[in-house]
Amino acid sequence: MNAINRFDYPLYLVTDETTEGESLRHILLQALQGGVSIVQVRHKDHNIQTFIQRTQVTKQVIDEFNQQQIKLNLKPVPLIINDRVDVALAVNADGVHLGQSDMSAVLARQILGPDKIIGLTVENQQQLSQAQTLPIDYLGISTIFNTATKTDTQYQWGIKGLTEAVLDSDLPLVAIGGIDKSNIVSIAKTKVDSIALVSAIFAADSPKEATIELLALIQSS
Ligand code: TZP
Ligand code: MG
Repeated sequence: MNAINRFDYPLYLVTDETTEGESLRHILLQALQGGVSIVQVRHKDHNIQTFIQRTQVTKQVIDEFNQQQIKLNLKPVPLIINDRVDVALAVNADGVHLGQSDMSAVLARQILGPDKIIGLTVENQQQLSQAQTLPIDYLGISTIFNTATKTDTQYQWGIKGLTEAVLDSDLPLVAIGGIDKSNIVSIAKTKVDSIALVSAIFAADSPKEATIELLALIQSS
């Protein structure tokens, strides 16, 4: 992979659909303080108003956190919106994460311009190879393992499939699905660019401690 293609966000937090309001704020702040590198807002009940509300809560927490990061000369944490280019535009997010049945990546790039981050989920090897020439910044490899957080997944890549995907892909890869502290070292050892998590942070007793521990495990591998 060349320098232009790097995706330097090793720990990728995806928001839990069932967490809202103050607890969403609290967990986000803890995860940011613990060191997550990028955050995606995910919302699946198809109510655009509550999606935008949830996105605004998330953006407010991230914007405040990023003001400190900038003062300390640290990298700001980007905000990514799941599925919806219109929501990303409405809140001026840093990017969008598309699924196979969302707006095409080519159209999303035309609308969002060259500077926004665009990710795309791939659910099998054929989609992985077809996506290589798309105008995107990373691919989400879904799902690595079975997970209770998302049950409509098509395929499990496992460690073997992920290892092959890393070798086959010129685009940066983000691994997602069923990853927690028990298996994150084996995921990081595949040299995948980034690891995305929901429950390992959202369901932790201390999201901040969990984030610190997960990052340390990635760095140790
Ligand atoms: N896409 C594929 S699996 C998944 C998403 C959003 C959920 C991952 O959640 P967890 O709790 O980290 O397994
Ligand atoms: Mg999606």
